[in-house]
Order: sequence, then C-alpha cells, then structure tokens
Amino acid sequence: LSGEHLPADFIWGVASSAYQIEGAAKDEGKGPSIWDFLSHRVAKQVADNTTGDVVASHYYLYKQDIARMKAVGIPEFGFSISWPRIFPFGSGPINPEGVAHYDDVFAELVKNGIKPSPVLFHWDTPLELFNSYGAWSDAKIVDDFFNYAVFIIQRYDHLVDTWFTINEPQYCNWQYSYYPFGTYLPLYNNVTQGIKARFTCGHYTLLAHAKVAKWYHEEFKGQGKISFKNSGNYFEANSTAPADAVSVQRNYDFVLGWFNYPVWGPSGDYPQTLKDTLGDILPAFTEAEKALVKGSCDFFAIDPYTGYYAFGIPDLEACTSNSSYPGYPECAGSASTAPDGFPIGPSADPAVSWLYSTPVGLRKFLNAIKKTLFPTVPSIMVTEFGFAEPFESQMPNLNAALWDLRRADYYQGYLDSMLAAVVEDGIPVSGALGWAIFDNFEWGSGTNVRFGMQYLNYTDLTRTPKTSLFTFVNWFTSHGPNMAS
Ligand code: GCO
Repeated sequence: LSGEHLPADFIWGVASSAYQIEGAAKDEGKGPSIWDFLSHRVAKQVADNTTGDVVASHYYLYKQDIARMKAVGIPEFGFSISWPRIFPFGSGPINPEGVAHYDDVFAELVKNGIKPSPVLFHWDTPLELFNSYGAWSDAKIVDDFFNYAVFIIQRYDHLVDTWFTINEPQYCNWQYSYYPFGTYLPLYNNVTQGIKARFTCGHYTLLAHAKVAKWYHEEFKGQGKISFKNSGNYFEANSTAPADAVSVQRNYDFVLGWFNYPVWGPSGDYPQTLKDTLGDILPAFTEAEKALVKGSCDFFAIDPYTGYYAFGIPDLEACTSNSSYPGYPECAGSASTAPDGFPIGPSADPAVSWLYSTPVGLRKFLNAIKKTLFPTVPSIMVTEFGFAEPFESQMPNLNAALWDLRRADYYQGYLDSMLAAVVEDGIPVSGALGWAIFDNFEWGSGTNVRFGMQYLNYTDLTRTPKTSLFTFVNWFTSHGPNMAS
C-alpha cells in the first residue's frame, strides 16, 4: 500500500470540542452549560477534580493554535460551537461577543487555508434549558436546537462543506443531558426510569437533528453535507454459536441501529430489537417524524471509540457476543481502566477496545458498516480516533511524554488499516479527523487523560508537538490527497 493514495476529495485533519479546549467558561457573555455545572459539583464528578474553566484557553489562543496547524500542514479543523456562548439561556437573547468570537475563528481558519467542519452540539447543553424543562428529556429542545442551528448555519454555511449537528447521540443521558443514576445528577434512582430517560433523550436528539437537516436541504438549500457523529464499537462474534451472531446484531442495534436504522433503514423507524426489548420505554415516531428522520444524513460518521461500551443495563440487552461468558447475556462487566482512569476495555464484551484494538479492527468495522449494517450509506467519515497514553500524565519529564511512540504507532496502524479498507475492500471512506490536536479535558476523566498530538502544560498553557503529530501528518503526506506526495 506504500504508494497508494486516498481519493482526491478525502478530508483529513483533527477534531476537538468547545468545552474540552476553549476555557473562558464564564467570559465574554457565555452562559453556563450542564458541563460547567457537572464539573463544579462538590461530589467528585470528574476523576481528577479538574474543570473546563481554563483547559487550553483556546478561546483566547485560537490564533496560535490555528497557526500551528497551518505550520504542519493540517488542512481541516473539526471544532464544536458552544451553544451557550451564542444563546446564554439556550434561546432568547443572543450574545454578540460569542458571535464575534466565532466570526474571528472562522475568518482565521479561512485566512490560513484550513477548512472548518463545525459541530453544532458537543454535549455542552445550555444549563438554563436543563433547569427550565429538562433539556433533552422534553420535545421543546427540538425547537430550541433548531433556532440555534439556523442562526449558526445561516451565518457560516458559505465557509463550510461539512456540518455535524450532534456529537455522539449514543451518549444521550450519559454525557450531555443528565446521569440517570449514580454519581451525576441523580435524577433517576431506578433502572427503568434511567433507561426511559436515555431513550427519550435519544428520540428528541434524532428529531432535533432531522429537523435541522431537512431545513438545510429543502428550505435553506445549503451547499454542504450534514450528518451526526456516531460513537460505536466493532463487535465480533466470539464463537460460531448462533447465539453469538444474534448477540452481535443486538449490540449493533443498541449502539448504532438506535440512531442509524431510522436514518438509513427502509422504514424511518427504530430497529425491531429495540421495539421488542424496550416496549413503551422506547418513544414512538409518528409517520411524519419517520419521514423527517429517514434520509436525514448525507454520509455516515463514526468515532470508532470502542473502549468500555456496554450500556450496563443487564436486563435489556445481550451486550456481549460471548455466550460462554459467565455474565452472558448481561452487560454488567467491569471495564478495566488505565492508570489514568480512562476505561480501556475489554470489559464484558470481546468488542475490540478502541485503545488496544489491533488496527485491523478499524478495517473490519468499516467493512461491517458498509457491507452489513447500513449498505445504503454513500460514504463513511472517521470523525474521531486517537490514543490516550495511560502513563503520560505520570511521565517523569516533558521529553518522556513527547516521545509518544505508542500513539505514533496507533496512528500509523489505524491509518494503514483505513487505507486498506479503501484500496483493497472498496469501502467509501471520505475523511479522517484525529483526536486530538492537543491534550484537553476528557469529561469524567478530567485532564489526567491525554489524547493530544501536542502536549499541553496546564500551568503555563504551552503546547509542545509530540512525535505522533509528525507521524500523523507525514502519513498523509505520503498517502493523502491534500498534499503533494
Ligand atoms: C467522545 C467525545 C470526545 C472524547 C474523545 C476521547 O467520543 O467521548 O466525542 O469528546 O474526548 O472521543 O474519548
């Protein structure tokens, strides 16, 4: 494959999200998000008690970050727009400082020849929407999200080829609306209520996405493509036992089918597995809603994050394909976690862990998506992939961290695997965004977990390129379409 190249219109670059890199959490008119609330709660909601208050201060340092991307030749930057920076209360008055900020970010990217691929929502739900009506648990969120999305798209679409409405709806009721039980926002103290909250959140998330997508294509007639980013596992039967094949399909139904069968399937409805298993816990689409959701994505986007990903709801789904596993068919398996606290799998599932999966797992996953799960998708974009070196925050000195050879090896292997899927298997992969351009706030794991291709000093905010940044960029130099080979 050494001389092989990706298609001429292949998109490559890096991905990020507002709350994880911007900082300036209370500055320049920004309203609070649910994550400002979560990360500041007294009970340790974040493993190392860090918050998104400062992180990389990308809000103030974006010009230098963009200059660095330009300097190494990165052609595309995936970033999310902070909804509460634009609408501090989620709806109603607009914050002019927030708008001016993103005007400048887009202008700086364009000036440096870097394509923006914005995500409208990456989990930082405006806290006011949560306080006033429960955010994603209520149909009102569909119109509030539409109002926000229309404002942003009308303002920036002329600069954008690729829009994302929602980041990883699979985490509904996990990361961006509320925690059903346990440590975060214990709104629900029983499994059924928690599950109902999760699938209600998912329902309104899908409708919110679809309403924007329909408007984008049919009214606004936008010139770009639009989709949402999935997070999901590659699942593989652990044996030839028929029960394992059934279990693998159930896993896919609960992780990817949940949102993508309505979009890419024949009916605009949820998979039968979910309807049979969940009963009236799963909201029902009206016929009009099915028509809205069906076909509402222009391409399939996947973050092949296959760390510990069982939903932990033992009585609802066989989330392991290992029928010989003592816990079968329950999900409840304890994820193993790395020394930095990041779940790394394998847990109850033989699912290939994102962190320690062999790169061939990505090739198999891309084949499964296109050849088995959603054959009608015209193309697939890998919208996040990366490696959290479990020992990086414990390194004795900066140089030890900069030699991130396992992350470099990870990118080399995954990119080769992706190329093989394109060149040898004919899978229509349209892009790849590495996670992440520099270390940042990893949600419940805090800043102790480092995914960056640049090392971030959280005290003086300096960014220092790691070995993996050059491995990542050089790979595209020899295989990519955007740079002379
Ligand atoms: C996710 C989010 C990112 C993560 C990244 C590493 O997949 O959880 O989209 O915000 O930081 O994927 O886990």
